[in-house]
Amino acid sequence: MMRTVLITGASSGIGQACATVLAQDSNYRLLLCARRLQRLEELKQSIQNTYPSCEIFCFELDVRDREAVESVFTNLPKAWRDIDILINNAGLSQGLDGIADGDTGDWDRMIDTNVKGLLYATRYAVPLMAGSTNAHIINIGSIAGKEVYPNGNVYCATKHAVDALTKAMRIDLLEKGIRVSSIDPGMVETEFSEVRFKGDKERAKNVYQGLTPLSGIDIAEIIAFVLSRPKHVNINDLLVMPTAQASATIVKRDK
Ligand code: NDP
Ligand code: 8X3
Repeated sequence: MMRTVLITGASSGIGQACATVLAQDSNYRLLLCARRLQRLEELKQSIQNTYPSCEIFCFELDVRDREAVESVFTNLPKAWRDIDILINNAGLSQGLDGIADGDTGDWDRMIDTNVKGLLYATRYAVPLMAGSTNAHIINIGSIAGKEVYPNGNVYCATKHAVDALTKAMRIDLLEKGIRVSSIDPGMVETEFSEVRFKGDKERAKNVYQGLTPLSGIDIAEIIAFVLSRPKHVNINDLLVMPTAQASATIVKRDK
């Protein structure tokens, strides 16, 4: 049966890869949002060049803006008002500094996006799932939600919050029959590090130097698998690491 998937943060990295992978299955239609609408439109075009029958609707959204999330989700075009799947992917890290000298603006951006944004998206997407017979929420957590590493402080705290919220959603949405899963990746080479280091491409590249990181597609394929399980099966939580990464900080690099 056709399922409508809403992906937050679909303009790059894991979110974009989810759109690309799910589009290959004719059972999915895609609602894509992010702040960079132009990127979403380009993604839609490129997917439809290969899969012309894939239905896609793109809209601009900053998940930090509660009123915008409420308004946009409740005023979607009629054909897109019922959804089956929410992929809470929009998120970011900003800076890698100690608590004593961290930028408080960075802290606000991470908490507002990764925690409050995820909550807003969930709060206003759940009512759109009321008619679904196969509803599923996927939260993108992180190894940073399982471990805390030096200078990771606030980012790690936001991802620990995602971990807690995933568990909370599973409890609170049980009666509605909504499955809730968390996918927690280690290093994935996306724009994540460029965003964390505020455009410093060299520093971002060094994060993945000498090892094979995960790709957005690696994560998207795992999400497609989680979504494809029979209705009575819920994969609660998947921690997915590059083979060369044993923990948040222990990594084997080629010399
Ligand atoms: P990218 O920077 O490549 O993508 C992040 C996406 O989030 C973009 O599409 C961006 O779109 C969107 N986004 C950021 N802020 C907002 C906002 N306020 N409103 C709406 N959309 C927003 O990074 P990743 O793909 O790696 O990150 C995706 C998720 O994966 C994040 O939650 C991240 O924490 C998590 N993660 C990443 C890992 C990694 O190593 N890369 C590992 C573990 C988890 P736009 O800028 O257009 O709004
Ligand atoms: C992103 C992975 O290790 O940089 O969540 O925190 S890490």
